[in-house]
Formats: sequence, structure tokens, C-alpha cells
Amino acid sequence: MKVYINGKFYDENEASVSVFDHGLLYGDGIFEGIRLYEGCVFRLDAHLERLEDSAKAILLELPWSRQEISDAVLESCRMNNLKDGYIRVVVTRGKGSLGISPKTCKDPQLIIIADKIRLYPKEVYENGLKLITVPTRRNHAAALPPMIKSLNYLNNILAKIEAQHLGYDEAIMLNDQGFVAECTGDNIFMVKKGVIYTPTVQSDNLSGITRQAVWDIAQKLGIPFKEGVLTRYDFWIADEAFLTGTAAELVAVTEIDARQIGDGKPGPVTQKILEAYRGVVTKDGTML
Ligand code: PXG
Repeated sequence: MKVYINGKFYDENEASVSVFDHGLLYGDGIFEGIRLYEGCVFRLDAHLERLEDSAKAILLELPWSRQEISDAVLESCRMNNLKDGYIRVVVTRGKGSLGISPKTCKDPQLIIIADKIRLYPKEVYENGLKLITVPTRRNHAAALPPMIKSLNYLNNILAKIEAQHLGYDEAIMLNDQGFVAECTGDNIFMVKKGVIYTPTVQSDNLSGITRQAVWDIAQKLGIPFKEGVLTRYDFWIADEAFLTGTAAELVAVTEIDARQIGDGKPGPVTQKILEAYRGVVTKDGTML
């Protein structure tokens, strides 16, 4: 596999950044995870817009235009002969001195890894996931806005570890106020009486590209969709629940905090949206 770093391709064993990179020293950087489906980079422009927004929010001036990053993403897929895959775009603040000030970081690093995708096993899509609410909270927006897809994922990692320690694959993270925010790397949805609900981004979650795609699909299918401030209780009594993310696509949730959701199987609305989602991913994007 060839990895792109600042305009050049390196063999995966040679691809590296400095130990003085503030991305490593302080988590000072941003990233995107993007999917390639049959030669179509799903919603590439939306991902690059979010990358630019993340950069703006952390005062990291990107020395590359959207077109240049887009070209580099497409070239990375071609270079690795991929037709289907997962693309990780990372921008670090770059090499600097040992000290928090980013003033010495003059050379941001653009890294693109285009690889094969490792999906959840088939059983997960057939049987759904069991979730547990964990103690570690999502970032408060006044500390580090969760809308920024930054290289600081430590609370999400801790939440994942807590869920795994309890024997679960995935966690529900609450926000500082105790409302449902999202999972560790996926947005969360529920269905009640035919209406789809998801926590508003004011509940401290990432504005997912897949979340938006589900919204668009729901609109097209005429399924009512609402954002709201949602509690664990709302999810416990839901008819259906599911997660969305670039890697996971849509995954049904069949148990939350020991309560069975619906009849304990992926629900009809979840399946309908997933089917529609899989229908658009090869078309709704930028072709190689
Ligand atoms: N919430 C968080 C916190 C995320 O990190 C999503 C929601 C879903 O967003 P998209 O735009 O992908 O629909 C993410 C996604 C992975 C992985 O490899 C994914 C993410 C972060 C880290 C790893 O599955 N981000």
C-alpha cells in the first residue's frame, strides 16, 4: 500500500511523521474517514467541507485548496488500485518544538491512507448490536466542540474500553447534561411510531455525513424525521434503534442498557433505510 504525505507517495513501511509533530505530541490535528464504493467516493465534497470547518475551528490554516485535497484523495485510491475501500485523511499541525504553542509548527502534514475496508461481521448486520451507556461523557461544546473531527478521541476511546470491559461492542455516550449524544464513532437514531429521531447536534455530537444521508433518504421515502434532545428513556422505549457512520453504514441496535429494543431484531424502518443507503452510495459522490 502507498501512503500519501504532502504531495508524495511512500510505501506503507516508510510512511512516517516526525516525533515532534504536534499531532502526535498533543493530538493537534483533524481527520476524516471516507468510503469508496465501486469507484465512487461517497460525498467527498461534504467530507472535505467538514475537514475545512474542523481546520477553521482549530485555527489551522490549510495550505491546500479543496480541489488539491480532492485530487490527492482520488490519486491515493488509483495508486492503490482500489474500487472499494476506506480512506483516512489526516491533517496534523506539523513538526514544532516541545511546548504547547503551535507557533513553531510551520508545515502542516496532509496524510492520506486509502485501504481496504474492514466491516463489522455479517452477524452484526443480521442480529444487531447491544449497547450500554458508559460513564465517560462526550466533550462539552465549551471545552472542545464535538463538531470538530479532531485527533483528540480520548474520551471516545475510554467509552469504548468501558463498553468492551462490560462485554459490549459499543457504548452510548451522554453529553455533559446527561442527554444522549452518540456512540464512540457513530451517530445514533431511534424509531417510535413510524417517526425517526436523532439527537440534535446541540446535544454534543458530530454532524455525521451518514446521518445527513439518512435524513435525505428518509425525506425521499416520506418517513418523518425529527432532531431532538433525547434521553436514555426515549431509547429504552423505542420501537427500533440504529447507528450510522461511514465505516458501519447503518447497524441495527437490538438492546440498550439491558432493555430489548422492539422485538430484538433489526426493525423494518432500519432495514428500509439501509437498503436505500446501499442503493445511493455508488452514485452520490465523486467518481475516480
Ligand atoms: N460520531 C463520531 C464521534 C464519529 O467519529 C461519526 C459520528 C459518524 O460520522 P460519519 O461522517 O462517518 O457519518 C463519527 C465517524 C471508524 C471511525 O473507523 C469513524 C470515525 C472516527 C473514528 C473511527 O469507524 N468517525
